[in-house]
Amino acid sequence: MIWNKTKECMSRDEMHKLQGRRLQTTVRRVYHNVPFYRAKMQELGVEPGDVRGIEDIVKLPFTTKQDLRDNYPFGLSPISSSEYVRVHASSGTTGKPTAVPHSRKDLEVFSECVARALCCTGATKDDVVQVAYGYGLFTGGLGLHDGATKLGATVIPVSAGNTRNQITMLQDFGSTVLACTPSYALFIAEALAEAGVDPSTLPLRVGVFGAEPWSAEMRAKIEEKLKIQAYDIYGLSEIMGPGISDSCQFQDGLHIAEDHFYPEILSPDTLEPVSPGVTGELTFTHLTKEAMPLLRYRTRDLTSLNYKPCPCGRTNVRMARVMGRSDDMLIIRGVNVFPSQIESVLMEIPEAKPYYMIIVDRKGALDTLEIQVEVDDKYFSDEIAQMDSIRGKIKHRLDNALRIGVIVSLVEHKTLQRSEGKAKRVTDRRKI
Ligand code: DLL
Repeated sequence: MIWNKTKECMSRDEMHKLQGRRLQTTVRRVYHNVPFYRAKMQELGVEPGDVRGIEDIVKLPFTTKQDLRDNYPFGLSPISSSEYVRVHASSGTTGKPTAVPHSRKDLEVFSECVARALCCTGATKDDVVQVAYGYGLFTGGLGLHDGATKLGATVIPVSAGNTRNQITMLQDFGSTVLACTPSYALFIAEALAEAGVDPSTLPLRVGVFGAEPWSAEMRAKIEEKLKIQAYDIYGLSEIMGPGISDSCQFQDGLHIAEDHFYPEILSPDTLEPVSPGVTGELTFTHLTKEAMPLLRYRTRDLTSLNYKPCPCGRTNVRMARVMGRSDDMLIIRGVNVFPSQIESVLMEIPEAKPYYMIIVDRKGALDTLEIQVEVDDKYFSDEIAQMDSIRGKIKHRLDNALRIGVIVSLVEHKTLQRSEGKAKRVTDRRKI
């Protein structure tokens, strides 16, 4: 089923026209009501009248996270704070948090987009959605909550953590949809196994996972362990939260709610838009946001766009699975390495459990890349030769995939920290 056929299945031409009209309105609003944007546009010699269609977006200034910080908390808002009905904030993992106000209409758009996302997974009003994303300033919990409510499903607002309780809820309330980060889904799967609960005896059938990068191999692993279909949901607080885009049953990219958020992919070097299919930095422009509309917000997420129609019937542009953020990229002895590449390799090695930690250090003038991997109990052995052979196998695969030499350290089951939210898998000691 498609939640909103009118907006999700428009012809490209109609969508362009709608986006153009909405962009014009947004630009006029920020030009006349947000001093930051007026100054930026004047610097570039652009006036609202110069924006006649969506193609004119390239004339507009960019917005960065630093701009949000400089105007903290509500300096970029064109409306009175009495119109706000909720404020969210980014997780602040990479610095001071940024505040994002929402008007009543903004929250309606938010729940509409999350309802579309849930619908993309095949969920309906008959489903029971266990929301195990954190509630609070983070948009995951309340975002999924309101979207599932809009869908008419039954919401179990359990929030993240208390894993034992998650299992009880899965069993007692018959949850059919689990919404949490992919790393927490793994943790829940492990806890189920330890509690002796066979996931195939649970009614759970769908996972709505996001908020952190995860590989296709990780998806396969989670699907196998939880005996469900897993879907990818993407978003960021500055633009809205979860539901900006989401995968459908064809699992070939995430459909963007582009009637609300206009995506562009920029070359990280020139900041010029690149062609469809080319990977670059994802940038969003709000088309309908009231409380804090942003122009060309640089997400730092790396992906590409695909405008081809999808067999599911939706015509909305699809973005590829986010491979990571430009600021996640590690440069080791001159070679670019993304944590997601390491994850893809590890997930295909049966001896490795899906828990790993990446440690970057500098010994003398040389950068080192150490990967700590948990070994599956089935393979863990006291025999040095056997462990050496597993280590050698993992190292060989990683060296080949990354094209640099890595240090592989095998650790025992349960040595590495489990995550209930966004997993932290990289320690860069060069920066400490
Ligand atoms: O993580 C919103 C969210 C909640 C999305 C629940 C999906 C599910 P922030 O805390 O502002 O918002 O973090 C946003 O997380 O720029 C990406 O780098 C990353 N991210 C979010 N979803 C995905 C995903 C929420 N599906 C930042 N795949 C974004 C990869 C993701 N990375």
